[in-house]
Amino acid sequence: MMGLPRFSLFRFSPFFHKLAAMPLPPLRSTLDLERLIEFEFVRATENAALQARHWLGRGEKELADAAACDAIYGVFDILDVCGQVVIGEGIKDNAPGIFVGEQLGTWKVGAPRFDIALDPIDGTTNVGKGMPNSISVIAAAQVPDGAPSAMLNIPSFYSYKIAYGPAVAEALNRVGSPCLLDWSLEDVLRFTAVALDKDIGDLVVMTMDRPRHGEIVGTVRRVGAGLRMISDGDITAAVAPSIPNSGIDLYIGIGGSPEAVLAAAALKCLGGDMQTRMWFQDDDHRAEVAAQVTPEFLNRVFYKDDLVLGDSALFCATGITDSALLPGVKLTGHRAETHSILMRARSGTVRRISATHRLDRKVVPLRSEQG
Ligand code: VTB
Repeated sequence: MMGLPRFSLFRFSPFFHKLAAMPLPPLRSTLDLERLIEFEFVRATENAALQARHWLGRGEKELADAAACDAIYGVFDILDVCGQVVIGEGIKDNAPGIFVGEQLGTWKVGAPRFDIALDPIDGTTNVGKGMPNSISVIAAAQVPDGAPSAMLNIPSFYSYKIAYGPAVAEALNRVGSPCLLDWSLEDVLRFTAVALDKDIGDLVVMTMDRPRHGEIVGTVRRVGAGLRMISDGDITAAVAPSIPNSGIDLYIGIGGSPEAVLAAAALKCLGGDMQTRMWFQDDDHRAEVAAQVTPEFLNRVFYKDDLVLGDSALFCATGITDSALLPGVKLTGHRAETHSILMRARSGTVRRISATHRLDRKVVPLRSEQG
């Protein structure tokens, strides 16, 4: 679970929104370091998943989180990158975590600058219970020289989210990109079914199993669509509709705002989209956020391009336990198999990486073990 993001008013300045106009290194040039560094992100999430696996079902979600963080630090500690954590975890829960404002990488002079959003485990509760749907995930965006930041840090703890795949995004564009968050849920489901050329009874909607989702669950059942509930971890849920054959057509729910930004990075690579708006669990939190932003911002609808600005976006995740996005870690003797997805918005390449790790030989670099 990720914590309440720290909030910077600077991020909402008009300058911030000019990021898209600032140049990134040309693709496929020697300066295009995104294409090299992205593979180190896979090492980081693979190692985090391998470390987290030790804690499956042990009821120790914070120790699982700490183990995953240790592995992610371990990879970044030997990586020449200037990584600025803009979305981290652990603040609300006072859990171990990699926090907003931390610097990852060696920060050697000349190393490329990346904004980094990460969740060493999305679904720590699931890991603690040995349940499905947990991943280790990193999203990043290369920041052009002189630009302030490339990812929005939404100041609310939760956001209302609707996420959909490319066919629905294109259908929405054709009708003028209406705001789905203001539609009745039934209309959202019917529009999605038409866009996907499906009977509504064949549509599959994913949501988290929460009392606050009663209306979503009721509407999906009433119209006869399929429902898949997950206990925790809505990044996989928001990305799944954009993955062909994931079996999920739509994600609707109220989940963490930081998780929305991580999912947005994936959607920039995959061509789907999401619409989100801040959602407040109580009046105190609303007042706290309202004091920091304009009334317009408080009710604003954010699409993927509002959450991850500019053209650069990388998304990398490794399954810890099975989800609609990825299989979890599988053990056979001294071997562990991991499944990861790695994608890059600028090239549009989506890689699925299965790796076999020799546990009797592999040394996972851990920060805690480097003197
Ligand atoms: C959400 C969701 C996360 O925790 O933040 C959830 O986005 C917390 O919801 O993926 P509750 O406060 O209702 O438990 C996760 O599921 C896991 O970090």
